[in-house]
Amino acid sequence: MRRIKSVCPRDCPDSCFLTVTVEDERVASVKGDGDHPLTQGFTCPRGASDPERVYSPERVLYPHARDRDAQSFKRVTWDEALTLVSLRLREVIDEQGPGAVLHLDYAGNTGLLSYDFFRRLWNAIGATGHDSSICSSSGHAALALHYGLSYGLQPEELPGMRAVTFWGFNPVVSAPHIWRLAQRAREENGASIITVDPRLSESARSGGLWLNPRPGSDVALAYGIARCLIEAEAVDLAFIEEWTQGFDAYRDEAMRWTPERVEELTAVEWGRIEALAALYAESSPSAFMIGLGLQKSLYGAEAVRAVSLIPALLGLHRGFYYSNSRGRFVDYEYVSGEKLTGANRDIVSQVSLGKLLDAGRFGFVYVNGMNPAVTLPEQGAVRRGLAREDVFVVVHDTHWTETTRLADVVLPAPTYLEKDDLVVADSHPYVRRSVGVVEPLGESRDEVSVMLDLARGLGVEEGWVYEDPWEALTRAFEGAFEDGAVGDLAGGATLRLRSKPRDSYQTPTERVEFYPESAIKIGASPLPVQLPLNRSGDDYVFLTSALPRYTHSQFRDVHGPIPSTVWLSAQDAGRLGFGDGDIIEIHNYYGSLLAKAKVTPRTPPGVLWSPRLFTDLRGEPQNTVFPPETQAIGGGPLFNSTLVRIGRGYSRPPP
Ligand SMILES: Nc1nc2c(c(=O)[nH]1)N[C@H]1C(S)=C(S)[C@@H](COP(=O)(O)OP(=O)(O)OC[C@H]3O[C@@H](n4cnc5c(=O)[nH]c(N)nc54)[C@H](O)[C@@H]3O)O[C@H]1N2
Ligand SMILES: Nc1nc2c(c(=O)[nH]1)N[C@H]1C(S)=C(S)[C@@H](COP(=O)(O)OP(=O)(O)OC[C@H]3O[C@@H](n4cnc5c(=O)[nH]c(N)nc54)[C@H](O)[C@@H]3O)O[C@H]1N2
Ligand code: SF4
Ligand SMILES: [Mo]
Repeated sequence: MRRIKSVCPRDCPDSCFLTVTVEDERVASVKGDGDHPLTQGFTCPRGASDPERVYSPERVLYPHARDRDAQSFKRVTWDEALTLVSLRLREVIDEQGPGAVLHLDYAGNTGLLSYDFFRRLWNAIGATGHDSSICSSSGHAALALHYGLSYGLQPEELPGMRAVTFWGFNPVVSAPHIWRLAQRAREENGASIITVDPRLSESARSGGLWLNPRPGSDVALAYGIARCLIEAEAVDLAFIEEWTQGFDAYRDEAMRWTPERVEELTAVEWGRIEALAALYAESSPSAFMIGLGLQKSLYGAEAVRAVSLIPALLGLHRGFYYSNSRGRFVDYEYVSGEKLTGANRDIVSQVSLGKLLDAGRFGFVYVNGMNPAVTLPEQGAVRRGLAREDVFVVVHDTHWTETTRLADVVLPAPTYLEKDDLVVADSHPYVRRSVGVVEPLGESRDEVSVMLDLARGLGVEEGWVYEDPWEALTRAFEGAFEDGAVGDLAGGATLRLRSKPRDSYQTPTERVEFYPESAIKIGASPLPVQLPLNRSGDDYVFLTSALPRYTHSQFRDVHGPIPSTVWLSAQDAGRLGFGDGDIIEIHNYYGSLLAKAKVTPRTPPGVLWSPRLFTDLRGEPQNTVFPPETQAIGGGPLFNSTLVRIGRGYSRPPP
């Protein structure tokens, strides 16, 4: 039996440090390390299920090519697969130009080699790329307006807080180690835990104070809190004077949010808002944990802006946490080749890719580490687009997915437990090598080796594509660590990344800008804006978020399908004549879904909630009903502001 230290590379804020047990050259268990300030000795259910995921019957173990006539895949050799891919790639580049090649990747493995370095090939040939807008970009853009870069406090500071607010953030499910640190603040420091979420989320249910504004009304709520702080003279005027810009305009706007207006929009009683503001006034320091769920809606970026300004009123330097990915000294653009290429590349919206795919914009699509045929909005268009006869689709994945099934060539990838990589967390600053603990299963081959073969096959001449990957990382991390260099990680050491100071603001005035003029340039208002809630009586806001055992579309092979249930309030169920367990149809312009109703007090009237990314009772992907439109700030998706109606009910599943 061997115990090997590694790091989880999933798209998850916690980026756990792991100890993996290997028995008879098989992964036997994955456990969280006790000596890491965030991991705290435990993994989530997904980490713990990794041995099953590694040996799942759904693993892609060999290259496959699709026989379009027989509508089936046949096993081929790597040579055959890569020759096929290179030939088609060359043909599309020659006939349609490199812009007709799309490289699409996302959250499967955030390792710098599996993800960033692999992009060098596509940067070198000038393929079309995407703007990575599906997850967090609107929040980053929102924070950039007021703070410059979007980094905030370190999660390991949480135990010292007197109040921790999770706003549109459900860490019990989505970041269990961050949640644990907040619990320590409560246990050790008597801190108050506050959750702001329209529904009684797992986090809201786990104790503390819960405020449930209407979805999309967070800007009004934040201004309400600001008004209370101003009226109670609880605003830190000395801090505002020294460190901020534009407060007068902001204060005037906050004072326009009368209790009546705030209550009308948010449906939260003014007394509760006053009480929360009073709590903030007497609880210092306090932390505002801004969720990614908050910003995945039409109102998202504006909400992040509004929430992020509350800690500045309280005199806290960046008293929020969103993601610390932008506060480091790592040269990601060097790793990905973005700054090395001379090619002029097109960058398209990841959120609205469906339209482009469907319209035949690309002749060649290469996907790795993503399952777009489940996770992107406007699934109808995405799936039609990927299935087009005139587009050649290559998918490199560890497992068979809805996307591999639409591919022309499927390439087997090793999981993170079968290859070495470097993972930089979005939250904490600690880095150690993510280590392959067993040999790659089957004929699976890692991203870097596939890239090199493709580059050679295509005759790519840029020398930097062939740079030794660890040397590239060494360069990209020059000066990035407090206590060493990439080479030091080889022996299993842990290093700490330097972080930009909390009292440094990269705005034009180098202050926290309450009223950023830079907003005008991007067509936004200098002050956060509460957009109108355009919901008519028959509309329901359809919220979706994660379950503990699944990462997006992953782990269905281990835990079975994601339950196709829709939660609705007893009031709505009663009005529409539905009972618990009835089959209901929800629909909008984009499509419809059939799912089992769960009548629950945990969602308010007018709001539906479902586990994210289920397949409905007819086999339709959930994201059929989500629109391809993007937010004005940051281009993010509109998942949590999507409206649906409830259609005909079925007392039993349709035939
Ligand atoms: N188990 C598990 N964990 C994960 C993931 C996973 O797939 N599974 N994915 C990871 C990834 S990539 C991400 S992006 C994060 C996301 O994790 P979080 O940042 O926690 O975001 P979400 O889970 O999308 O949404 C959080 C909460 O926002 C609420 N919400 C929705 N709309 C609004 C609104 O208008 N106002 C307010 N105040 N709240 C609202 C939802 O009800 C939900 O409870 O999770 C990461 N962690
Ligand atoms: N309805 C709804 N949809 C959403 C969201 C929502 O809130 N609601 N949230 C969105 C968000 S925040 C995100 S981040 C996206 C996530 O969207 P995706 O990135 O598509 O998420 P996954 O389903 O986890 O797909 C990752 C894929 O990578 C593969 N993989 C894992 N490890 C490796 C590896 O080492 N190498 C390779 N080549 N492949 C690997 C996995 O098998 C899996 O197929 O989904 C978005 N979709
Ligand atoms: S998915 Fe997140 S919480 Fe789970 S083991 Fe990986 S980093 Fe830790
Ligand atoms: Mo995400």
